[in-house]
Amino acid sequence: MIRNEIAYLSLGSNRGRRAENIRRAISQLRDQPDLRIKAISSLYETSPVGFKQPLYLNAALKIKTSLPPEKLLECLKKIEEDLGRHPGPRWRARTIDLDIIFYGRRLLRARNLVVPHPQFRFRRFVLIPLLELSPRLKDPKTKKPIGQILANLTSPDQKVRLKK
Ligand code: A4P
Ligand code: MG
Repeated sequence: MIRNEIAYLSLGSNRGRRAENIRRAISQLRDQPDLRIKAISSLYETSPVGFKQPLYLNAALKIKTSLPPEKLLECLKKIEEDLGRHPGPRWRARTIDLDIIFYGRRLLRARNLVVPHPQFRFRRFVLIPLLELSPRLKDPKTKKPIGQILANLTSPDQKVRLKK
C-alpha cells in the first residue's frame, strides 16, 4: 500500500463548453476510488501560450492519492479521452488538458512523465491558480516559493483573469 501523497494538477480547456469540460473532469476525478480532492481553485480565463488559439479556462486542484505517479497519469489520460472527443471523426480535438504539476516533493524524469511539470515555472496560468490553493507551496526542484517564481516572471502578454 502506497502512502497517500499530495499532488497538484492543472486543468485547461479551450474548446467547446470550457467551464463544463472542467466541471466534468473534476466530477470524474471525484469518482476515482484512490484519489481525494482536497481543494479546487477558481476558474481563470487565460490568453493562450504557444500558438494562436482560443482563450483558455484554467484551474488547479490539490488532491491526495494513493496512486503512484504513472497510474495517476493513466487516470488523467483516461479522463481526457472520455471528455475530449466529440462524436464523429472530425471532432477529435481535445477539450480538456490535465497535467501533473507536483507529486509530493518527488522529482521524476521518465519518458512519458516529467514532474514537476517542465513548463510550469513559465506559466502564469498554472502559477496563479496554484498560488490561490497553497500560497506557501515550494517548487520541489528549485526550492523556490511559487509566489517568488511568479513575481520573477516577465511575461506581460500572458493574461490571466478571474472568471466570474
Ligand atoms: N507528460 C510528461 N510530463 C507530464 C506531466 N507532468 N503531466 C507527457 C502530464 N503529462 C505529462 O501531453 C503530452 C504528453 O506529455 C503526455 O502523453 C504525457 O505522457 P498531452 O496532454 O497529451 O499533450 P499537450 O497537452 O498538447 O502537450 P503538453 O506538452 O502537455 O502541452 P501543455 O504543456 O500541456 O500545453 N495556454 C493557456 N493559457 N492555458 C493552457 O492550459 N495549455 C497548453 C498545452 C498550451 N497553452 C496553454 C495551455
Ligand atoms: Mg498536457
